[in-house]
Amino acid sequence: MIWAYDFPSSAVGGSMSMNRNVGAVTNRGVEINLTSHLIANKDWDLHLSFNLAHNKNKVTKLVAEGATQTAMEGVIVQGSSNQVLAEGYPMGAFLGYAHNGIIQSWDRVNELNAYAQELGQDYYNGNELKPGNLELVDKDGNGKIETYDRVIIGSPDPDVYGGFTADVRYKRFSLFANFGYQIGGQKLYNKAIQNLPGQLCGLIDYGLDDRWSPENPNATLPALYIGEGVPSFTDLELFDASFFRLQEVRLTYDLPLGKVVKGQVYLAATNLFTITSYPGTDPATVSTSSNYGGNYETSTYPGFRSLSVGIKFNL
Ligand SMILES: [Ca+2]
Repeated sequence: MIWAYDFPSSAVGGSMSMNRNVGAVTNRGVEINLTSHLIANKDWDLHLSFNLAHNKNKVTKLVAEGATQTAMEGVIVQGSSNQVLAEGYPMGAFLGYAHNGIIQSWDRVNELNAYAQELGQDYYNGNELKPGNLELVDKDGNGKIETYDRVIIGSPDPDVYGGFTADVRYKRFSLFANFGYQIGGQKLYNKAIQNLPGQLCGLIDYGLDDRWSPENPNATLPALYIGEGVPSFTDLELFDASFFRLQEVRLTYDLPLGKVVKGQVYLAATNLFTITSYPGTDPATVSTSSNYGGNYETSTYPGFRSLSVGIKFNL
């Protein structure tokens, strides 16, 4: 398994990476294609096709050199981003913090810091922990939240994905539709719990009505603080990326021009609708710049919607 390995910056005096073999991975999958010409007569034609793929990969072995330390016993992790290679998990598994809800009071902050001090630490999670912040889990039990406490919290792999097409003709009219789908698999939407920067720019509109405050103690998302850093990566930013999309639809009329010259007028559209619970711009786009995975929201444009009308002649 080839991976762009990042050298520690202390070793090379800057950032540097090279491709190297870092381990082994197994891949297992099935793919099913069904096509059918259901109706064929002078007036009607109906073609249907259905495609389903299921692929699972698992990292079975990794080199220990350059591994990221985590609190998971017996699991080696390669990679420093939110998506990593971890022994026993799918490629691009999400590495983040487990959390135990939202801190509701100063009493809880003091309890956590008292626990930290019993174990010889200064603070449980920095000196600015306050009500409304997430209570991250001290996985290794050393009394302090560090990157070492991160564990595998999700997988980008869908259970199944594929497409469905229908092509129906009635006399001179034809209608073609192409649907795509994915069931399962998670995607990181890291705008879900951003804090506001010091000034009012880059305002994130997601989840504003579900932020913690003393008046809204049962909120799912932590408090929104101005000028505070980005919260650590937890499963609150992982979302089910299942979707069902009408990728393309085309209505065509064959012009009655005779046998030699053929012509068509058509009306076509792409991306007319997507049904998904994923809150970001597009559950289907994957960043190609990342080492492995790329199942996170980027500033790349989502699949765009287009409408076109045309006339075509075949001479
Ligand atoms: Ca710890």
